[in-house]
Amino acid sequence: RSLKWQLQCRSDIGRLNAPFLAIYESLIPPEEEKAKQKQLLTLLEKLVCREWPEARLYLYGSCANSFGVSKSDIDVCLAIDDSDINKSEVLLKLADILESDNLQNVQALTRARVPIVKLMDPVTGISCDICINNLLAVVNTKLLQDYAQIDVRLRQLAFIVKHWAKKRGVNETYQGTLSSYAYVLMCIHFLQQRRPAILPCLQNSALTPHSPPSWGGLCLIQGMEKTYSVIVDDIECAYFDQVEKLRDFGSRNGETIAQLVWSFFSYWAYRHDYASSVISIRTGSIKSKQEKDWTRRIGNDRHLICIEDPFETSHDLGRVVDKFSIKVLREEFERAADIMQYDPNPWVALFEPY
Ligand code: 3AT
Ligand code: MG
Repeated sequence: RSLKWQLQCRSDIGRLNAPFLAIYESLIPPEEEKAKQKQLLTLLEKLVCREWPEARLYLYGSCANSFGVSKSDIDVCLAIDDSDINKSEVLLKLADILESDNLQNVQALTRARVPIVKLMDPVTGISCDICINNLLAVVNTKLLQDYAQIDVRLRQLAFIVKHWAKKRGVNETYQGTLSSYAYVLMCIHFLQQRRPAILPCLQNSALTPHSPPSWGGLCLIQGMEKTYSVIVDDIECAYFDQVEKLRDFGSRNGETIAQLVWSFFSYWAYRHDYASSVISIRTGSIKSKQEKDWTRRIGNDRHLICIEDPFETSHDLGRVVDKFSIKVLREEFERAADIMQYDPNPWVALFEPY
């Protein structure tokens, strides 16, 4: 490993931009898909309001965080402001209502880790999962969506990484690999760490020593106030959300998508310190497993790759990874890094189905 990570990026890297950009663009959902999602949400709102007039519906996950590729399912959260509700009862009732309105494949999964109702809307052809009061997911969706607006390279990189992960079979939490949400956090962290930084740290009110000098003045200090703040499940979720003021934050860094893809995979293949590091977009830095007390296995949490949740800070998104799947993941990172380094047409092998 030590020799490999000293490798310089290939000299023809610029040639790879156009193909990677074309792949990114082919994955962006067309406008009519967004319109169909809205149409389904409006129908669901109408049905839900009859039974629970005070309830609200929120889109979350990739249909709302700007990291959704074409033809994704949508994730919906039903928010009922009542701590006494029995989630299973509500889900079963909801399933009844949906079924009697001709929605198809309606299924209440009341025993799942996140209990949901699944359905398919025959009019739009969209499948949808509805959960109850999972407001942290609604808030982390907004955080990701806000980051996406700062620099387009985040969306480009995350689309490429998610596409790679799906094709290579390493986006399956039930098999011990990582969720899409975890991959997006890895991309945000990676872009926060570039020098000059491509993304700021929205949750950190302190100036970071590596911030470009032009951001060391008024702008950054004013920029990092907590302009958005909610308390969800006793967790304060607060950060600077006036991201339109940060639109040229990354402009001092001229790296292009091909360089970033190369560097992302070489980081996770050869440079990340799996033994002791935790990535944290909340602080815009690397924390040690020691300070998080994530050094040993507790129950099923092995902390073999550590990704701190930005709000639920005791939550390691890598906790699904076990001693077999960590090997699979790291081999896939190395494979991708080697392809990016040596393959004349890396976009073919990179996305080859496993
Ligand atoms: P896909 O495009 O569907 O693969 P997604 O972003 O919708 O990507 P998921 O369907 O895995 O990702 O998850 C839906 C949302 O649920 C994303 C995030 O807001 C939230 N979420 C998922 N996993 C976690 C987790 N472990 N902790 C907190 N929030 C999570
Ligand atoms: Mg989803």
